[in-house]
Amino acid sequence: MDVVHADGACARVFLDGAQVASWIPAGSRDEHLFVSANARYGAAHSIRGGIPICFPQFGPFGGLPQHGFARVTRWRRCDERPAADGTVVLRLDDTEITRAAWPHRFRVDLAVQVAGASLSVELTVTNTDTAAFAFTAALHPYFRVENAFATIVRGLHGTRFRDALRDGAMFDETSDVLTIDGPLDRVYADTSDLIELVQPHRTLRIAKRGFPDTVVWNPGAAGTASRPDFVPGDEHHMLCVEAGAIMRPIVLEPGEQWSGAQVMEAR
Ligand code: TA6
Repeated sequence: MDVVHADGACARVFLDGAQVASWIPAGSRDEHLFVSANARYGAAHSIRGGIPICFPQFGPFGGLPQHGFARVTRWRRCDERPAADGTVVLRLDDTEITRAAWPHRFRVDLAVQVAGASLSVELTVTNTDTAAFAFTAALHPYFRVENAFATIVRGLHGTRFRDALRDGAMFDETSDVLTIDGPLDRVYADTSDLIELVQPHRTLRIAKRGFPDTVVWNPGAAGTASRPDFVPGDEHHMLCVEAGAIMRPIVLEPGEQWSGAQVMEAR
């Protein structure tokens, strides 16, 4: 469905995976999210691009399939809002299928809002069960960039990161800016709530709240070649800068709620 604000900002959101797959800020003609020409659609696949939702597990770190089931499950719309206010709220409740994979009762809402130069995506998890549960999660946006290898990420200096390309070892980020010059797959712990994705012609301000961690991922040439839902060469045109609760799982007692959000602003 298209989510449109009266000021012209718009996003496209799929019920499958609650995936935002397009974002064009008001006053712009430029698509700001990347979706591969080889992306697959439908409930069984996560669209390769846009903003997949990783829940209740980030990555392969747990007993579930990579990034959990939320991105391959159909959600439903649960708000009743006037047209052209630029918002939509999608919901996922536990089902027999989710409980077979992850034995907990929960509710997850994803609120998407476009207005002016910004896109806001907020994930809210409620424990509707009678026992506590723990989860990890991330918003996994693929940003469209003209040349990933001329793009820099600012705001990570002084943090520690886990590098998936070096056996998951931990390192200190000592550079003021992160430059992308090949495949990169890092989880930065306890990062600043403001990261900037800087291209020569424009800067994207990426704010977060609730999520302590930031992931930066580019698959590089080998990574796109080995995944059939990428087109070789896509690595030049995308960069993921993700907001995650990864290093320390979130624990919710019965009835408790947690929210995390990412707010992107085009400049
Ligand atoms: O967020 C980075 C990451 O966890 C990478 O390790 C990479 O595998 C990526 O997500 C995409 O995962 P996917 O399962 O969609 O191929």
